[in-house]
Amino acid sequence: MRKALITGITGQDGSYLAEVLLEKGYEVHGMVRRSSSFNTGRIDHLYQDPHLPGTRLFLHFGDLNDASSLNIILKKVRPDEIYNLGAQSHVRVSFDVPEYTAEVTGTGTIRLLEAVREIGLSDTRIYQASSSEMFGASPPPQNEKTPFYPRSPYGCAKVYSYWIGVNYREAYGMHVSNGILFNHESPRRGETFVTRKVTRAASRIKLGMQKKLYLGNLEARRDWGFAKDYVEAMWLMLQQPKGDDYVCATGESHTVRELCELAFGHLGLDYREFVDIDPRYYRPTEVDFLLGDASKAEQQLGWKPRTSFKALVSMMVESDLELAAREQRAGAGPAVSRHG
Ligand code: NDP
Ligand code: GDR
Repeated sequence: MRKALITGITGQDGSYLAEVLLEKGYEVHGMVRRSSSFNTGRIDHLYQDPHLPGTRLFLHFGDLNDASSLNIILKKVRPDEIYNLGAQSHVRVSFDVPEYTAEVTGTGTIRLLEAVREIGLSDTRIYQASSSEMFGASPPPQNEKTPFYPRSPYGCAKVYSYWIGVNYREAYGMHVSNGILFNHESPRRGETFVTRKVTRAASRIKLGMQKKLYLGNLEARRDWGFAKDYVEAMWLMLQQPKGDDYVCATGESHTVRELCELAFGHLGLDYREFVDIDPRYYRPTEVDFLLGDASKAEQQLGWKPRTSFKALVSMMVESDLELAAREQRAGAGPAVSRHG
């Protein structure tokens, strides 16, 4: 049975990837951070009692900032495949905690690569979660040959991780692949990313549980796909004979304003009556226009996204509407306006 280790298993992508790998028959190991509140909500449905025979999902405490925990987990598990999805992944927040973001999202990657090398896991294949944020201010369409021009501490940390992955591939012959993924969303998306913030608020407004939604830059353009489609590409990359770098995107771009129009419109509402601007959501430097060209992934991996922007937004609104209705029945208070 093949073994996979996922860092960031409790995040949006980690949860979908764990599902996919379990379906494919893998033994799945996930690294989780100790937290004072529960942080496994996205994978609770996959949890299996490790005392029972046939269990294939195992969780280990660890942290990308703690090299010894990485060493211990790797020695114990000896995975065939590692998916490095762990990160401080919020771009706006990376301006507030830049050094911490560099530690987790940048240096964390070399800690992991070094641990693999030191332990001598020479056959282990590694997926590095690279990002379209690395392209930043480079004009669209962006592909594998587009120069990087990151616009945030997060983007800079991801550029470091990208290149250290390439370097370990070239220096030590390791099977390392960078998936340069454009924005991908789902009903499991963190609530402070703009898609989920909008679909959650529109649903609560529809049910009379919230009056306003405060956003930042409505003119930014993003290439938004569905997370479940994108985790398939991660797996495909590690099935290739050699490590390589691939862009994954839909090839369609929309503004945040269009996102609002569609999400509120799905509920029969006009976003202009409810959305106000709060400058605290502006970023010191913005990424204005992302539009990916995923032809290499299509040709070499046979990968193509299957979910349209419209279908994605409808799916997220419907899911958040159900969630809001459940909260209403439970007598939930007003929405908490979080950073993001
Ligand atoms: P999330 O923010 O949903 O998940 C991030 C995961 O990383 C969580 O499991 C989190 O744990 C974990 N994590 C955070 N800090 C540490 C740490 N110090 N040590 C170990 N784990 C840590 O991100 P996504 O699932 O959306 O994204 C997955 C990866 O892909 C990230 O690296 C992200 O930067 C990258 N990416 C995402 C894209 C997207 O559009 N979603 C696009 C391109 C790249 P906890 O639950 O405890 O917070
Ligand atoms: P992004 O996603 O920065 O692209 O990073 P996010 O959803 O945070 O922002 C997208 C765009 O929307 C604008 N925006 C707002 N964003 C947030 N979060 N909150 C707001 O209120 C708001 N108003 C407008 C932003 O300015 C931006 O232009 C995501 C993360 O998942 C990264 O980890 C990943 O690498 C990239 O996608 C690809």
